[in-house]
Amino acid sequence: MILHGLRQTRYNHHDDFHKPHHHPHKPGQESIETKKTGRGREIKIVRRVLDVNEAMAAQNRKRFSEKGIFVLNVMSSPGSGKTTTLVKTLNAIKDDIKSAVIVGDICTTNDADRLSETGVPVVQVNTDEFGGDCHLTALVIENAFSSLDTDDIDLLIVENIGNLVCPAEFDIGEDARAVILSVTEGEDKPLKYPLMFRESDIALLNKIDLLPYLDFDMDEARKSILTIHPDMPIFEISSKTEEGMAKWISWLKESIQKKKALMARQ
Ligand SMILES: Nc1nc2c(ncn2[C@@H]2O[C@H](COP(=O)(O)OP(=O)(O)O)[C@@H](O)[C@H]2O)c(=O)[nH]1
Ligand SMILES: [Mg+2]
Repeated sequence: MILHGLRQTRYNHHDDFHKPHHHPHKPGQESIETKKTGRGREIKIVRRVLDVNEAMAAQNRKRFSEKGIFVLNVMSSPGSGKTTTLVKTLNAIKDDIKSAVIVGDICTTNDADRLSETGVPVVQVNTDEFGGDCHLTALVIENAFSSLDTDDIDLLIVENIGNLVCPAEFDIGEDARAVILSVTEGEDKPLKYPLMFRESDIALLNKIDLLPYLDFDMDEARKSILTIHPDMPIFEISSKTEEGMAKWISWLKESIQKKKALMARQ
């Protein structure tokens, strides 16, 4: 199923922050801007956009929990291997775990087409029609989720827009966040983009099949991640050869079970 642009009254991150690019983006914080009027007076404009997103995310989280769905938000730079990893993961678990996917891209339905081949229901969100947003918001997720038949789903995976900065700032009501870093990107990216690694629950180091051709230092990469997020589980995988995928899939299955057990106790 394809959603071509969710035309809702919505906060446009780009309009507000990308000229210049302020990132106050912590719940409860406000962006205070000043605007000069024709008579030389200054007007203060206070935006509580993140509070609005937080409220929507809390609503999503409640809805997901009521349905007993574990929601994973998958984030990375463009091309790190989100779609490939998810296709391989869904193929491995689809007989045991009923899943659905929401995939965000600025343009095209390419990823939705690839993910649909697994047979799992997929909703594509394109953000180009509302400014080419670099992240998915809680409201966009709510809309996309409403278009899915979610009655017997145990797992919802969100493939966020390829970007190592903005998606980390927006809670969508997920249970956990996974960041993918491919070995072609360099060991220092966690230090350069700390928020993403601080806010994520697990890291997947992808494309390890390419290690023989690169100077990538795995120990250094692990050190960079752990400097930002001590104790973060790190899984080394190749979504091409499927090396290392079993451990990550075990983590995913355990997380789904833990959520089910938690919900059953409430
Ligand atoms: N060699 C290698 N290539 C990979 C691997 N995972 C993904 N790719 C390739 O990397 C490119 C981007 O992958 P894609 O899944 O579209 O990344 P996304 O933009 O993060 O969704 C594609 O050409 C994939 O075939 C991997 O583990 N090893
Ligand atoms: Mg993709």
